[in-house]
Amino acid sequence: FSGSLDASALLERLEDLTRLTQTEPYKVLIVDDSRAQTTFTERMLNSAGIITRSLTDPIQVMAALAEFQPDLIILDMYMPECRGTELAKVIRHHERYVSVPIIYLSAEDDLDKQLDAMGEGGDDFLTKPIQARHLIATVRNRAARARYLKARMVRDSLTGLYNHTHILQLLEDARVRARRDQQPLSFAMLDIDHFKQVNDRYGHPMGDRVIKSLALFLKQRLRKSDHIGRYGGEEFAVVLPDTDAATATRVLDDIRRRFAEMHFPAQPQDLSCSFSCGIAELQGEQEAKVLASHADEALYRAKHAGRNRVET
Ligand code: GH3
Ligand code: MG
Ligand code: MG
Ligand code: MG
Repeated sequence: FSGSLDASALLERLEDLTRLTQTEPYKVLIVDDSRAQTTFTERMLNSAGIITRSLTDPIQVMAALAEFQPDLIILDMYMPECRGTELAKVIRHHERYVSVPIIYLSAEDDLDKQLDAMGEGGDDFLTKPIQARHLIATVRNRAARARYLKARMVRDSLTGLYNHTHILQLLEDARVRARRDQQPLSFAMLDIDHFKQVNDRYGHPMGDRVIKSLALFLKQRLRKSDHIGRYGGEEFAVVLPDTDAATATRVLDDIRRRFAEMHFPAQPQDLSCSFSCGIAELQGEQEAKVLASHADEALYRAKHAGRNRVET
């Protein structure tokens, strides 16, 4: 990425990146009061390359969901503390987990009871003993569709980046983690400069190409642990965990400089454009929306100081 380059080569790689994220192994959370059963289930799934985590104490389920982010949940029906159906209701109460598939795995063979359980937030009912290939096929199919739908739900369709709602959710998650681990957290907001002129002079499809190219450029330049979102039309937001404002500024300023050097082939002459950026670092017990508004104010200052710059 130096000197003059053709942005269309970058766009082709956007598809590759999207595909990569979809081939990560599935993650399954198992809740069963019997350790022997969880071990048995884990072994079956692990043999198929599925990553598992198990809980014998259902009380920990919400914490495990937040931390492990499973693609699917396997629940036992009868546990001393609570029933699987009660647990399913609790999980479904949280909007974030409404679409995570829940499969009951139980020795219960009464069809009426099984159907009741499925009416309480479960998607499927499998009876023990179960053959490994039956369990694996069920988990794979359910997890694949759930992952696809979730990806569609949290991502922006033009760029493949996280959408506005989800980037704010990720900011909140990162905020909680930063407080717990006593680590810095930065939030950056980017806005392409004079973008209306790009559309007016080169047409809307060219504007879209610029947006997609910046999205891909950010993906390539930032760390895997950073979260990148399309905040609005030509606005982007980046969550940078474990990063103070000075470091975030250095990183984003480097990206800014290189992006401004890019050339998009066009007539009568190649197009280049820039973005402005505002950065804020989490302070104390600050709420996520306050942090975001500070980044927005910094962006506003960057615009007023002449654009194509990063402000904190
Ligand atoms: P400034 O430097 O102050 O940010 O100037 P600007 O022209 O970028 O400011 P403004 O926010 O007023 O204009 C943004 C333009 O971005 C307006 C809108 O038509 C265009 N836009 C928003 N979303 C898209 C999109 O998805 N594709 C394209 N091509 N254009 C978009
Ligand atoms: Mg049990
Ligand atoms: Mg704007
Ligand atoms: Mg703009």
